[in-house]
Amino acid sequence: MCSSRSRSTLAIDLPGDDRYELRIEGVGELPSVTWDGRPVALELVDGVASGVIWDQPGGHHMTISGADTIEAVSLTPQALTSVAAEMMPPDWTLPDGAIIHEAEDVAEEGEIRGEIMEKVAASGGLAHAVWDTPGQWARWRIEVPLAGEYHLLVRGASIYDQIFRELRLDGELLQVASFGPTGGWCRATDDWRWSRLMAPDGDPLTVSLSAGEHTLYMQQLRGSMNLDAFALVPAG
Ligand SMILES: [Ca+2]
Repeated sequence: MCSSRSRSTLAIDLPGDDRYELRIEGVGELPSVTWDGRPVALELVDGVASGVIWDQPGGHHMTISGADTIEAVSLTPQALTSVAAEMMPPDWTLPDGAIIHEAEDVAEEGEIRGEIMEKVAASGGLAHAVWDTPGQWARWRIEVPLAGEYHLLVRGASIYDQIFRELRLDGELLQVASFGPTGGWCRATDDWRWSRLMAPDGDPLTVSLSAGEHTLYMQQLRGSMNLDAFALVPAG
């Protein structure tokens, strides 16, 4: 048996800004996929390679290479509207009673992993960086000592203004959040900023947590951002 290695480029017109489930069916091994030239993280299960794409409406191109056979390619919109997180002022500090969890204290990651690196002004001296690939994900286990209502904040740094993250709490979709640029990567300057997750109605997003361990999941949909820490701040 010999197989010819194919490489195909597809022109795709996206109808809206959304999370799209990419499925490439009938492949024997994991193909290599780029979206507008950027690599897409894929997982292969039972001959189906799947991943996620998040992008703006309009024309894009996807290249699939390294698959000997392909039966079907589909992109299915998930109808997920993003909510912009609110960036706090540079001098904002965590209030009393806040629970902090270091991003470098990560429990689980997918095939494409971030890197734990020393960064300027990072809490604990370390950050979880290299979030460059759509589909990249990580999970953290956060200990909550007291049951209650909390606001969730993310301390991040990036130069990009198109940063989208799917967030799940205890396995349930919390929201797709977007984050803005903080001015740098904390290589030589303190570029960290806290961003507070918001609800679609314009109030801070409130999560109700029991005492004990909870899991927070983040998936990169678009745009790299270094992570320093997460915070749960008692609401009200
Ligand atoms: Ca940290």
